[in-house]
Amino acid sequence: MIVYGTGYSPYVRKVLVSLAEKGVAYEHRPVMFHAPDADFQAASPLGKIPALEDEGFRLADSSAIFWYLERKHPTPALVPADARGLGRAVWFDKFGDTELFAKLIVPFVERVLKPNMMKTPTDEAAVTRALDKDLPPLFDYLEGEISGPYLVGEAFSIADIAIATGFYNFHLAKARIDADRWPKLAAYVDATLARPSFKAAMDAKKG
Ligand SMILES: N[C@@H](CCC(=O)N[C@@H](CS)C(=O)NCC(=O)O)C(=O)O
Repeated sequence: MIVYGTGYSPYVRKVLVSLAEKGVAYEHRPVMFHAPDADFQAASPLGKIPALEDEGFRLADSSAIFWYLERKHPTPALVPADARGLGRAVWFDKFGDTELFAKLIVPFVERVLKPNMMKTPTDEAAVTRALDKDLPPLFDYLEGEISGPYLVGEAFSIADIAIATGFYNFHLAKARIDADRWPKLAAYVDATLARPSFKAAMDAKKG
């Protein structure tokens, strides 16, 4: 099984964490999005990362890949078995991939990606807007959803993977969750990123 995509990508990290939690061996090819790599392009019709190739089967999109892996390697389950838990896990996956990602990634794009990889200047005003205006309501929401070690039910799930993954990039950009204002979220993110699966995925090759 081959996973395409740089370890910098929160979406790639979702796949790497899922594989680690399930104990599935894989080869990691840390390409950037739109990389001129024929095998990667065959697996990713839009050139986005991650993409997967498994014995000739190709698939793009972190959530599609996640569900493929969940069906192929069902143990340990990374989705709750009950209807409400499943619904909430799908919701958090979607929320993490869309609304949260869009704002959480801003400090990383501005402070890491632009100056180091794109060779363009940082827009610190965009970072301030994300930290002071856009992210607080999302953090308030998550703070209200956390009542134990896991977001949904009594076990680690795709909900935790999808919500925590972008915080690694947030931290790389020297941004922090204010633990006085959002104590549950700050502790939850630290504990989730400390899992061995996340540690391995955060150490994954970046390029
Ligand atoms: N919905 C996709 C999003 C993947 C995505 O947007 N990845 C980014 C890198 S973090 C990318 O490839 N961006 C290039 C582009 O949007 O063209 C998924 O969950 O895999």
